[in-house]
Amino acid sequence: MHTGRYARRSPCVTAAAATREDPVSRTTGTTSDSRTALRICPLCEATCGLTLTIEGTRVTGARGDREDVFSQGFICPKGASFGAVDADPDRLRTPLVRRDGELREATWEEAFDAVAAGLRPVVERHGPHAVGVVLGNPNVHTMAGALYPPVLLSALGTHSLFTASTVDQMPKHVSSGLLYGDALAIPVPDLDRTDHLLLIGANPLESNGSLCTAPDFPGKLKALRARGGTLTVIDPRRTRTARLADRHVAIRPGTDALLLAAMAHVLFEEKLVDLGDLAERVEGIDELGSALRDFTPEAASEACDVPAGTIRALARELAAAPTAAVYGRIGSCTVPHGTLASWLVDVLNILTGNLDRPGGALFPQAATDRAPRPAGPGRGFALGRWHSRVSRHPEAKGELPLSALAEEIDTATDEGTPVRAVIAVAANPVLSAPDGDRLDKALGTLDFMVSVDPYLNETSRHAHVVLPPPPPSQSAHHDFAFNAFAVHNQVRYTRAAVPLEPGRMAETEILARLVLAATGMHGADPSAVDSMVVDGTLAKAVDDPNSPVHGRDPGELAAALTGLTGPERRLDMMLRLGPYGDGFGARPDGLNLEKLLAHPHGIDLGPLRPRLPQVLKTRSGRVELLPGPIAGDLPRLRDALRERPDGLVLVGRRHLRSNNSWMHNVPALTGGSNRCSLHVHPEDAARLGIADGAPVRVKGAGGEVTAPAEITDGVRRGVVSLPHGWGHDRPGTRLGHAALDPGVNVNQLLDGSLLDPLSGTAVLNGIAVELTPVT
Ligand SMILES: Nc1nc2c(c(=O)[nH]1)N[C@H]1C(S)=C(S)[C@@H](COP(=O)(O)OP(=O)(O)OC[C@H]3O[C@@H](n4cnc5c(=O)[nH]c(N)nc54)[C@H](O)[C@@H]3O)O[C@H]1N2
Ligand SMILES: Nc1nc2c(c(=O)[nH]1)N[C@H]1C(S)=C(S)[C@@H](COP(=O)(O)OP(=O)(O)OC[C@H]3O[C@@H](n4cnc5c(=O)[nH]c(N)nc54)[C@H](O)[C@@H]3O)O[C@H]1N2
Ligand code: SF4
Ligand SMILES: [Mo]
Repeated sequence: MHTGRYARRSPCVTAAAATREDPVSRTTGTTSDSRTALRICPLCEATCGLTLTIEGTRVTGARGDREDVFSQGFICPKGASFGAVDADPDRLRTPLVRRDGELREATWEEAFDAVAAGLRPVVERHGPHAVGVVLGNPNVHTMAGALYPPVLLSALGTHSLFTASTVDQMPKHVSSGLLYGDALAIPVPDLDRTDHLLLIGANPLESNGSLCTAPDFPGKLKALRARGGTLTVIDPRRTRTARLADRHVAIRPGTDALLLAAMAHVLFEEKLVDLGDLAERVEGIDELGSALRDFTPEAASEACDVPAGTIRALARELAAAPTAAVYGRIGSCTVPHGTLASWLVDVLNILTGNLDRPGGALFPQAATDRAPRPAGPGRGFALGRWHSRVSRHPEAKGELPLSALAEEIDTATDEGTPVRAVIAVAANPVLSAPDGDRLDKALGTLDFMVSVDPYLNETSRHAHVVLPPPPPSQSAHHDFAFNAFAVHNQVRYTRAAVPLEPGRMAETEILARLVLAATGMHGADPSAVDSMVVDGTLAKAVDDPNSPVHGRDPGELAAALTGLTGPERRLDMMLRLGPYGDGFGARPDGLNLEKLLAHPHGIDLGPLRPRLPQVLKTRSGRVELLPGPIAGDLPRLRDALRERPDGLVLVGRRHLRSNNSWMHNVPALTGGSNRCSLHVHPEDAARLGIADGAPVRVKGAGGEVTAPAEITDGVRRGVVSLPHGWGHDRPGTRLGHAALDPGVNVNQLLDGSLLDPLSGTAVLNGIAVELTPVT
């Protein structure tokens, strides 16, 4: 999730100096040579609170913080390896600048001089769209990634924005944008209270959950069953999550939208639709019923390879449960009908009256969200306000498909200029996006590239300047993104556990300086960036009749902000203006940074509560059940009823001890079952003459790779599985441990042409492949 859960805020300028270095947390306990400090784990979306043991400046241990208001002591093997991740000797310690073709160590001053000198001529000569901004997943796991990219984008004004969202959750943003008028209004399953959970294309026992922030997701699933609830899992693999379920449906990959449409059809046909309290808030119910008329279980059954009777049973169980939640994740997003599947997940919640009610799927309310506005019609959500230059892909949520990045660099067109410079922050698209070889070549032709990345890896090796952030122990943390998807409302903030090492720069400062260097203000005080955001935000707030600070003096409010750094002042401002905030004194019991600092284990803000109609920003002011772009895409789904793929298809998988492309360099997290092997069903293996452990050539539209076979009935017949994020064998990288067992890049099997058309999201699951045993 990641990622790309970015909002734009508009800046204006004044300056106020503040320390830039992240303040260090108070020690929570000490013995003679070791102490402990709290740190929210940034390694996945579960956001567990950790208690770190620190000797000197080194993290020597990590355990779950039992007093954490949200995670209550939960930890997984990645969090337990926080110290090893933090202390990886391959992490870059100083900036690198390319001189005479070689990346060499440089000072921060030299590095930012090189950034300004590299970027400005591109902007001045070719305009802002010639600068591609590429934002990767860890931006949703850092404060810097939440606070500065929006400023960079609005100041730069480029349309060339590519993020991990279009290899991930963009379909959900689009469906939410269309249904509710707000791409960030994503309901989450009420895990702690639901009676019935239908999980589609998600494996939280390995991933620990996504777009559903829940520490100890496994424990919550077990608790659901222990209280008499039921769990159904739809996944072509019999995952660890599927093994916990009451019912596992091994669907044919890529066909979930058909199955969900058929379930909705059954609800209409069998008169099981019951909107409950939602009735007056929803429009388009009759039109929806007609639009789904062709999607009978009998018609969908063959394409999905799921018996019609099972589809009917799934629908009836959903309708019969006292409360229920349907939840779909990556396996339902990165497929040809990702937006339709994401929409249908919510449609099913709505048709059964489960949206916005306890035990169903609810909209969280984070402490740094904008304070609620009065309900009423909004501006709605628009798609395709501009298009990519080469393939004319429509933008979605201000972004172009990451799959199109390579062609936007390497292909000239009659109109517009190719991307000539790239700013990559926490992104490794050479491994994460389709056709890495083409992107690899394209990046090598840029006039200029800067990577903000702790590693010299497959992508950053192309940069002219690499700016390394400090390891996580040296950064403060607050989850701006994930609290808005959390299954329980709460707020936590942890200051840096260890002081910034000499020669290091906080990532917030790196990004603030990058904003200045990219926008012609190189050399200005980086705190100016925070001040301009603060001034701009407060100016708007005092003008807003619905704001608790309406009519007040913005200068006086700015002066009242506490916090030792610019980012802390911004956090304080957001908390105070937010839904639980003190409104700068208007609500004295409300939240502010000082109060949060006084609660190092966090503040519980209560279970999720119904929030309709206030969240709606559609033009009608209601939930728009059958939005135009969705209706326009349904004929494509209707065509899919007749598709009968006969060859093998490939899906991905995640491993608990891995994380996308960047955690294979930590010995404690590699080895064992965490391998880049090809899962093949025994019957397919026998038919193709594939032996367990033997190398197999896998061929797709974009290329071929060779991986060892692992024969297992954990995948269904006709489906093979390879994990992503591997392929650490390119020259010029500095990933000593990962290179010992590099694996192969599954995304090389893709040519980048397969997308979900509404969201521009790459099809990464259910892709056609051919296997040949290597002799
Ligand atoms: N085939 C296939 N491909 C997939 C997926 C799949 O399921 N199958 N999943 C997709 C998904 S869901 C996602 S989110 C993407 C992820 O793809 P990316 O967005 O490229 O993210 P990562 O692979 O996690 O790489 C993150 C980069 O950030 C760097 N980094 C780590 N910590 C920090 C930090 O604190 N600050 C900064 N500045 N950098 C940091 C790492 O060194 C690495 O270079 O991959 C996608 N690709
Ligand atoms: N350990 C670990 N945790 C992670 C990550 C990681 O790399 N490692 N990455 C993080 C990120 S960026 C994200 S986005 C989340 C993702 O979190 P999840 O969505 O839970 O990700 P996966 O574990 O890949 O589970 C996706 C499941 O979809 C199944 N699937 C594939 N194709 C289909 C299909 O067509 N239909 C159905 N119904 N199922 C299908 C796959 O078999 C797989 O089991 O995880 C996050 N957490
Ligand atoms: S579940 Fe996620 S947040 Fe929790 S310890 Fe593991 S990696 Fe960290
Ligand atoms: Mo992701």
